[in-house]
Amino acid sequence: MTTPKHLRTLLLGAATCAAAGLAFYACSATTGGANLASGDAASKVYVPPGQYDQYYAFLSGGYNGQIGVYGLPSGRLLKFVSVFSQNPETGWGYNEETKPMLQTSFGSIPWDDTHHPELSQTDGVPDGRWLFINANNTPRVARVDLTTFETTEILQIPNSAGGHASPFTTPDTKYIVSATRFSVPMHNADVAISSYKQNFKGTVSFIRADQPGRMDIAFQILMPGYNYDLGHAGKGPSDGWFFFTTYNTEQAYEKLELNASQNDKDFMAAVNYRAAEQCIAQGKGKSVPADYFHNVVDEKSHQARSERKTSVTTLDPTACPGVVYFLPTPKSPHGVDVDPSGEYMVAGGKLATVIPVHSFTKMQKAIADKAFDGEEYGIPVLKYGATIAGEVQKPGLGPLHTEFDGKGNAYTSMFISSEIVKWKLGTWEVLDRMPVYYSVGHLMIPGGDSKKPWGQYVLSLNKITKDRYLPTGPELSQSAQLIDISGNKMKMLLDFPTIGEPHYAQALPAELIRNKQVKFYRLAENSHPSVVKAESEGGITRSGKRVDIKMAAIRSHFAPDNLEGVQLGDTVYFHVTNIEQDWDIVHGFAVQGAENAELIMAPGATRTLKWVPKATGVYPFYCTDFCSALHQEMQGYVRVSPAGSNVALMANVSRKAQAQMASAAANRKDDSHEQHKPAGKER
Ligand code: K7E
Ligand code: CUA
Repeated sequence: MTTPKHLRTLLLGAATCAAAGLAFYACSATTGGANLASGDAASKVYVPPGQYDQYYAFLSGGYNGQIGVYGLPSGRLLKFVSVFSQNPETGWGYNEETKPMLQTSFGSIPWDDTHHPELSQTDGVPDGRWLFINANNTPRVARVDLTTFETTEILQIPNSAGGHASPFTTPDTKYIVSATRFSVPMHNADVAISSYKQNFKGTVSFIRADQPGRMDIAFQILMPGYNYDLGHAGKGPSDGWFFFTTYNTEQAYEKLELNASQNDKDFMAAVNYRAAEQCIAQGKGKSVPADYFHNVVDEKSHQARSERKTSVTTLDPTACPGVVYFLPTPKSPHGVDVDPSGEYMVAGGKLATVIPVHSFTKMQKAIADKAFDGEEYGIPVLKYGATIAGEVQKPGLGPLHTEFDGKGNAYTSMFISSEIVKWKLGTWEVLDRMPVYYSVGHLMIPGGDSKKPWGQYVLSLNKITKDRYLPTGPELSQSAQLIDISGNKMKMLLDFPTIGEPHYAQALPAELIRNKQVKFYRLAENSHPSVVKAESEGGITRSGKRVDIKMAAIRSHFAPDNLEGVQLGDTVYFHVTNIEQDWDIVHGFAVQGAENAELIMAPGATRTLKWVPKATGVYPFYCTDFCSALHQEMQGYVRVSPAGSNVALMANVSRKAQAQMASAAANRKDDSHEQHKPAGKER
């Protein structure tokens, strides 16, 4: 049935593919061109006003260093979680409380690159406690608390460069991992780049992650100087093992584009981390100097603190035989994904023509039989034929990542042929293909890397959108596409743009975290040193050239809202506490000329803004978050006088607060600092 309209769509589709410069392969797989939505797609993604989505999806923001939270199936953007980048929507990394979270051994790093969100698991299934994510450039891992959607902990990884194979979790969340994408000389040694083979090493770090606030590197395994790209833990029978892909086994250090693509096969590294634990327990690890930071938000004061760490335990695999094996894997593999049963390890060989699948059972047998093909740097290389369970033939071009539906099927993203390919575990036959627009990187099924996937949808996380949306100048929107996988055939349901480049994503049913949300921080428990718990506690104090202003924010005023006695040359700290105890009643604070930031205060939280006035005058400050009908009245003034001026410190407060103070006056002890508390008479 070719109506003129269908024909037009078909032609348009072909033109589109040509324009995008993609292999014709992608187009030949399509039948309907650009519009592939199935007939009932709209009703399947429609979430009526006032109703909730079924899933929370956490999409890496890629080079924006954050996490986008979307509802599925609607694709509605709910929130950005601030992690490795300063975020002007939350004040993360700008206010004094959260600045320490971005501290590293290189100083404060206000912008990093995230790739892989990873949900914590219990017995191999996402449990909704935490979300972990990696920083690529200055290797770090972060913990996000899913009751607050806030980052509570960040750990830097030393002896690492490009923390890409990270932060994948073990089934019990005892460990998350981080492996070096770039091999580097250990301990920042100053060596010739041409000494790569002798001096450059990779590391694979196992990070203790099941104790909030106490993330730490349990041990770091020294690996040959290859590039370690991705990893996944074993589960079920393969529990206790971790699998990493490596490329550049050529150990090229220039023109990798060419020189790292010479070998027909690179490796998958199989790491027996329980055996590594034993070796460490037997004292075979070595404590070496290292320089890295651990940053934690204190639960009660909402203030972050940084701790500088000075050593790390490393393990040389040759000192601990049986800890690492190499499995030859074609060709420059990218993803490594373990199926829900834990038997199959699927590699995505970017440049390979098949999808190779290793068998854990066969791997165990090959190890027992010593079916080795030599060794590399003392690490046994298993024979390819001895570990391979099967190869998916003609899957498409450029397989990258695989997720599972829990019904015996695997879904692999094909970057070059721009499609998602469904195939069957065990028979390795291709069952279905869905073109995606365009050039998919990761794909994601809720729970799709766990023991029990919720195999209803797959989300395609695409690199290029070209003609999919209204154009927005030289840089076009990034994109996700939602596909129904509940039936035999995949059905395209929805395109939605994403902010940042979503490399990987994870999702879980909303009910796992929806009812655990913190609604406000308890003021009574707020232990911030500059908290005010009532309007009457506001005030201004001086200590040398430092002025501290404690202030309450409540609908719809600040207390105090008139401040005098600040002088040029002072550094002023506004400590503003939102004393509301109501869900979602947020206030902001901005003062003219503050270079550093504004503030946003969640109910019950204290935030601090540093302000160095540059000229005398009277400066307004105001609330930046529309909080009530009288939000526009939520403002005040701070007066700045010349250095050495005799204008006294003055902080007024409201009449209500004055009344409170009068009754409490008797009980109050005075501060040792020169202090002016209210009564603010005009001078
Ligand atoms: Cu394939 Cu960094 Cu996981 Cu991007 S990575 S796609
Ligand atoms: Cu508070 Cu607007």
